Order: sequence, then C-alpha cells, then structure tokens
Amino acid sequence: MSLRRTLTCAFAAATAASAVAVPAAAAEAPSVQAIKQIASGLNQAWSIDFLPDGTGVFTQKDAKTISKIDKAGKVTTVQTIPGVSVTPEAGLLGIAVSPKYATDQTVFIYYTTSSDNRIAKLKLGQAPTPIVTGIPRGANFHHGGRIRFGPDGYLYAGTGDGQNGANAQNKNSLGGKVLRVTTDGAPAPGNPFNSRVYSYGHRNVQGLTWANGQLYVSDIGANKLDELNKVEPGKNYGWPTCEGPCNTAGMTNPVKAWPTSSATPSGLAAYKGSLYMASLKGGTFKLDLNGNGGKLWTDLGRTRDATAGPDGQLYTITPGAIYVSDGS
Ligand SMILES: [Ca+2]
Repeated sequence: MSLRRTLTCAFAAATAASAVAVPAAAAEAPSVQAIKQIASGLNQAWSIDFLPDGTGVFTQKDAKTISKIDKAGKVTTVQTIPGVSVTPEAGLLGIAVSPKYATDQTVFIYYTTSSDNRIAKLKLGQAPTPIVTGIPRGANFHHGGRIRFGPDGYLYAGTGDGQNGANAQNKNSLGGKVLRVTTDGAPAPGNPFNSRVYSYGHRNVQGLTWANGQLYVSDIGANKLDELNKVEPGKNYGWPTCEGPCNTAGMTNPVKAWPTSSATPSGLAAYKGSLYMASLKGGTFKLDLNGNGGKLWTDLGRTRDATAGPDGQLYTITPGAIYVSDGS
C-alpha cells in the first residue's frame, strides 16, 4: 500500500470515528521509508514538545486545543484555549514545556487573538496567563508562532511582521523578530537592546533550534526566497530591504536560501547532527549546518514542525498527523 493510500484510509477512519479524539497508530510505516505515523485526523496540528515523563503535548491551530500523546500514540485532548482567532496562518501555534516542569508544571503557548499575537503560560487544564502581548498580527498572514526554550533556559519566540514590513526594522515593535524572554515575559538578561528583542529584520519566523549552541531560524520569504539563518543577538536579518542574500551594509545574510516555490519553511529541529526543516511546500529538508541537503518524505505533503523527542526519535508534524522516525 502506498503511503498516500495509507494516509487516505487513516484519515477517513479517523474522521468517521471522531473529529476530536484520535485513534492511535492508524497506519503502518511503509517499508520504503523509516517513518511511522502515530496519530492522524488532526485539525492543523502545529507544534509539539514533551513533558519530563516523555508524554508529548501538541497544539492544533484550528481546533485551538492542547492535547497529549503518549508513547503508544494515544491522543487525549486536554483543553481548548479561549479567545483564539483563526485565519489561514493564525490560531493556536507554538507550545513549549518549561525546562523546570518537574517543579513548576508550566507550559507556554503562542497564539493569535482578534487584536494581537501573544505568549501565555499555563498549567495544563487551567486558564492561560498572558506574559507577552502586542506581537503584531496581520489580517491573515505572518504571525510567526514558534516558541522554544534555549540552552540558556530563556524562552525564544519567532514572530512575523504582521503584514507590515516596517515592523521588522522597528526595534520598538515585537513583529518580525526573534524575542528572548524570561518565564514572566520580561526581557531576558543580556538582550542586545535592553528589550525583549534578540534579533530583527525577519519576515515570518516559524522555526527555531540550536545546533552546537548556535541558534538557527527559518524565515518565510515573500515571493522570491526563503531563508535559513544563523542568529546572533542584535543583528539585522534584512527584511523588508532584503529577501534572501543582499549586499546592504548592516544586514546579515542567510546561511542558505531557497525559492519560495520549493520551501516555505516552518519548524526546525537539530537531530543527529543535521537540521530538519519542515516545509509547507511538502516534505522535510535534511540539511547540514551550512544548509546543504535535500528533502525527505515528500509523500507526506506539507510538514509543519520537526522536533527531536526525548525518546531519541524525530517527530514530524503535518496538518493532519504526527510521525516518528530515525531521521533517515
Ligand atoms: Ca533575511
């Protein structure tokens, strides 16, 4: 059975069973690819992170839900987040588990409201408390949304320009930035401008990861070039003056760029020495640290997130499903 056929059957079965509760292990891994579907029937799944016991917690953008997925692939919806505004790119987006979860039981989320994008913290099952508000939102697009804790213990967020390129160059705007904050949402100590801003000149950052201590981010371009960037504090990554590499003084070029027709990158993971970059144009890029490489798993269609799990597996999120693999 082809992967496409397997997926179609799995989706149909999941839809018939329930639009919310998701049956586990709906499809077998095709023999030609070392990747296995562990959940299906999801409504714009967007991001996953893990509790200390290995349980996954993931968001569904359009369902506005946080769910758990256990090691057997059993999905349990924990809660629906109130006040979430859904557009083609907006909704309940990123999720990050506190590195001190064992003592603080705190999870962080990034979501869109009718007036902004924001980061909130919560205990699972309880109401969220916003810690960063006023990240610009556009009518439909460029919301950013990925959040990850760095190796320094601070929370990093990739934001979008809110469909206003000027936000990206305005250091007083939270749009078009990488932000770095404490768990209370305050500027993290050592930030370059004594604000929440860590880097600027981004368009729509949906991927963040660290390899050998270096922060890498993916940034979605407009209609020419998408980017993989090595991010340093205080640097200007060019948008909207530059899309892809350019020769403008004071602007930092990407490590690698791809035509927007082939990439449209989202989540980013460092795993087994490579970077895995989700692609909304289908498949997942497997890249070296200079951005060289190609795509895996193009049969999956668009991929939204890539996250290294604590179980040693690579998790791939598509709008409808979750997969695990060994990265090959
Ligand atoms: Ca750039």
